[in-house]
Amino acid sequence: PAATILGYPRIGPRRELKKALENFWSGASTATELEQTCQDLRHRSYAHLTKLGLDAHASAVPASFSYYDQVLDTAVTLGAVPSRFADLFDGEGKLGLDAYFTLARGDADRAPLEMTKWFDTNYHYLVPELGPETVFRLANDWIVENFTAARQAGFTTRPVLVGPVSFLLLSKAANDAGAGFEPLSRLADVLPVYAEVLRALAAAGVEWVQLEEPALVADQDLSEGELAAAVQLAYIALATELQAPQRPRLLVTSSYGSLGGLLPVLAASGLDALHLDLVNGTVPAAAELEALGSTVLVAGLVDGQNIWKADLAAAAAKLRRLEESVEGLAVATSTSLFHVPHDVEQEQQLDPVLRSWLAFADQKVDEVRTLARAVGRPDAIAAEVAAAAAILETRRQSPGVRQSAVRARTGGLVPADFTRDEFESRWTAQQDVLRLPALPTTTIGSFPQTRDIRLARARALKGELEDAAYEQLMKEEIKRVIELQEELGLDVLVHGEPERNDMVQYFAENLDGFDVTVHGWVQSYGSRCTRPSILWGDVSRLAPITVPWTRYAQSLTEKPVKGMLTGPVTILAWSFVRDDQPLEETANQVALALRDEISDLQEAGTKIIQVDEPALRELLPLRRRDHADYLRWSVGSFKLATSGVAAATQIHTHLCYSEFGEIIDAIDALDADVTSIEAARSRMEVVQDLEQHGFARGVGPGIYDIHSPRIPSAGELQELLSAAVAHVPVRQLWVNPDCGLKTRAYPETKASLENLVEAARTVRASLVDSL
Ligand code: THG
Ligand code: ZN
Repeated sequence: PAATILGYPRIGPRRELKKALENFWSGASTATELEQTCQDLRHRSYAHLTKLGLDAHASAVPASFSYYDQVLDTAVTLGAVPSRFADLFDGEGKLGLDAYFTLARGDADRAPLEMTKWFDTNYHYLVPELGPETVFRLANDWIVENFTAARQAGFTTRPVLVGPVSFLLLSKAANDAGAGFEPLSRLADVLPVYAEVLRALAAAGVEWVQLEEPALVADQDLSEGELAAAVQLAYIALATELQAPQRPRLLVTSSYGSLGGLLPVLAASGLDALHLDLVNGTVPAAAELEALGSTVLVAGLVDGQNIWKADLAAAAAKLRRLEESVEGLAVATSTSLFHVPHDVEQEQQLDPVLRSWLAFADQKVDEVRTLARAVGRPDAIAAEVAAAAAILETRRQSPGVRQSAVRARTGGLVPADFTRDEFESRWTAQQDVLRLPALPTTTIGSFPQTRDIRLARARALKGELEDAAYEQLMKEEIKRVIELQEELGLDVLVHGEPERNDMVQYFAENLDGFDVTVHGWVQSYGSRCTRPSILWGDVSRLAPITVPWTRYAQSLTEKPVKGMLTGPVTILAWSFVRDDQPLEETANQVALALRDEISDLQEAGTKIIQVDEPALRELLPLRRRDHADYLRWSVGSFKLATSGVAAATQIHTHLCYSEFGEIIDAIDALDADVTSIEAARSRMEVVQDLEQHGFARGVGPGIYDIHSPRIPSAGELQELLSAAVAHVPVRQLWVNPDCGLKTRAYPETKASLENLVEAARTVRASLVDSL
């Protein structure tokens, strides 16, 4: 029986893709060089997977590479670009590499496609913008060309495309689409292009193609019946009306959850194979499985999103239940493996005991193959099952996994530990202390991480730089950043976070219960990666973490300097988290460590403390029925962290990549005094949500999009700010960028912040005039 994975890390074991992209963007390499590097990267990864035992002649190796993002790939294949980019098509109606990157990154006068989180993961995709006029046509042939080149190199891969229903559900209505337009209404128009792609792939010799339909496992804004009708329309057209040899065999995947009522619809549409995520979802009832008939069930039994070794006994038990009801069975991962790093063997610095608990992408290929051997012959993997069970047992017994002092604290929590005084009385007390102008200006926290800073950190890590010298360098940087903010005329300052590599990893390195990796990079968006920390044990704070830096920064200025922390939910969302207890317990442990840090910051004279929860929305369950419980514990952990302070201490938070409308009640429930949110890329849509909701707390809808190197003019920023003023009472409004500045360079940062301060002053003045 076949073993496969749904996708493999695209970035390369040494982040080769990142380097190649950034070289190309900076002009240091040509398009041809980029294409060549990426082809090498693809073929090396196919060779590697073949060596790991995936069958490159049975289409078991997915062609899951992307230059930037798989949704953008699909949009470009279908020619689905918004009207502002209409000139990107060449004379033959094709979209090339430059067009592709312009859509991803924007240019001097055009904003790029919006970026948003990919299901409940820390990956971000580019959102296609569609309207009634969007013309779909095959506008890019990379999917065919890459298959052909791989085949010439000896690999028969399985091309991957986002499926038609998910593609439309992941898209948004373009600006000029007109009221009430729904992307899914264009289904009948994209299907012929999908059919054309399938015919082209078949003609090129493709045997299997993978269409990803993850949107089918999430509740959508339409009824189940409407969704079922769309799925039926799509797959009857592609799988039944289009027949081999006109098309390759079709595998439809459904990662991140359960198909629920859509399983019978897909089972009846003539697919060759259907993948189910049996890690996030559950094994369906026998009758539903039987309905698959000759459609092969691809069982997603190995977790593609976390890094713990699989519980093979549990997975094998699921496999046996499947075997009883289905005709054809293959084993796979639950999701693409691009959510996990390449290879745990690269992490020799980790404690060998901890390392023995882990499986990264390469180890997961092995687990998939092991389980595939058990189909029809459960005893064939008895030794592997026993070894996996022994590992789980060592994890359970290991010191550090349970610490009685930590357990005693979370066990003794009472409701009062989660609440502050009334907002109105806090607000008054805070105004008295802070004395800020109307529309106070601030930044989200991080300033550009210059080469010098990265170099200093790398040298300190290697032991080439003494602690005292490193500290001195960081202090000099903090001083520069404070001086710059004074010069710019910002009202609430930050220290700039030069000492932090990453807003989660930094805390992970300073808390007990975590470990970090050296090569464990995972793509977050485009060329940007993070190294998720490993939260393996009970969490506690060994010593104050941020206090000395914040105290130093405050000593340099009369203006308030914000203390900057990362919230418990975000620390969980951006780490690989232990799977042996409810997330609520883990979140509360992290919250208590942060609560101690916040209390020490207040003690040190910090008047504003920001606890960022950019990932609050990220972990929101894909099914509505699960929302309430998630929001209860996630909001609870934030409140546990932040409710130990005096009324006059102002708590800020920051959220990004969110469809805020959906979680505005939860944002309110966080009970933060001021919330800054991403808004620039979505054209300030959020202020209407705030108005409708009657949001009464401080709020800073980001007016400067920091995800692009573009410098917004003062006029443009003023317009966005005026849009905010039109919807939100002035006394609540703050003026800030969209997000932290660490990915930007200084020239554009300075210029943009200058414009931001100017815009705030202009709008302030106009308010005085209008009184
Ligand atoms: N940290 C973590 N996860 C995140 C973010 C983060 N997820 C959401 C959001 N922020 C994603 N955005 C980014 C932005 C920048 C970078 C990564 C994710 C980034 N990474 C560096 C790179 O790829 O060059 C690597 C970091 C480093 O060199 O230290 O810039 O902030 N955990
Ligand atoms: Zn942000």
